[in-house]
Amino acid sequence: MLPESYIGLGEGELRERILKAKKRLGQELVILGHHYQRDEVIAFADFRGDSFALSKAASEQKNAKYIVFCGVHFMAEAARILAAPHQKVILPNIYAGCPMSDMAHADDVENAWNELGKKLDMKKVIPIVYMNSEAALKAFCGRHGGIVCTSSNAPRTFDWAFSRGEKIFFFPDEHLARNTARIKGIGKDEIQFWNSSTHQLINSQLLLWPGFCHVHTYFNLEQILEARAKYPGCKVIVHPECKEEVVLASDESGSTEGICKYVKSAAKGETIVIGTEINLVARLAKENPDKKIVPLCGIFSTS
Ligand code: CIZ
Repeated sequence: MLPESYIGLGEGELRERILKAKKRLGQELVILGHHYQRDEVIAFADFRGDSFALSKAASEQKNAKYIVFCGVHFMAEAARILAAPHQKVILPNIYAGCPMSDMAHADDVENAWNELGKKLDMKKVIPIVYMNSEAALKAFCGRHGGIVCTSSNAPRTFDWAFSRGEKIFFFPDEHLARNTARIKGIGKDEIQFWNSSTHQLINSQLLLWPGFCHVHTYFNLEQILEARAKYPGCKVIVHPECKEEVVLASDESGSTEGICKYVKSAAKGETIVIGTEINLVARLAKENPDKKIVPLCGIFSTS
């Protein structure tokens, strides 16, 4: 819980206290701001980025004793995994979670793994867990010869897995798995949920967990058609956690970092419609006034 003494403090007072604490702690403190945070939070961040980049950056700050991760639970766990023993990772709001990560708990996945073992030779099944997951699942993957992927290196981890086995068991995000499978040329009939029939499992290459991101699965084809009609010649870029039909109807798909790079390197005057978390899109619009940045969901109005 937020200590009583903080409740009711004005923005100015809070700002002053944060700046004072930052000054007093100096290099002993590193504040990480995830791309999805609001500008008021990002304003105090020493580093801004995706969960993996931030965790790596913090672990390289050898003088830092305190790593404050302005993000969600799995991100702070990732920072803790990479941090040195003397570093403490602090999640300002312990209840800040990721609904997709909460869709796959280690005991449920372990149970699924054991059930699959009744139908398949599990030595030939390689587990891949998405970065956006609890630490216990990452440990599960380690125990079973698997790997952790990010939204940008998922295709490479598929290659890695197929050089070691015949099937992939991917969790928690069904859509990142399907979008990666398409890139790797895996047919739709070779993709099944883990609890499918024995016949379907034997004939599949990719076993899915039914997890999804509620933010990215909100986007749909109608929104893309509307955007293209409203902004002729625009480019549409979405995150690979979006549904396959949305990714296919877009011009590009990319991780949060990939989307930032895409906007930065776009030509002046270009209109870019972005399907991802709204705080990131709003910030990209503010920081790239020479381009027209539009959210795919149309939440903020643009001139
Ligand atoms: O890993 C992250 O930080 C998230 C949420 C997604 C991404 O694509 O970077």
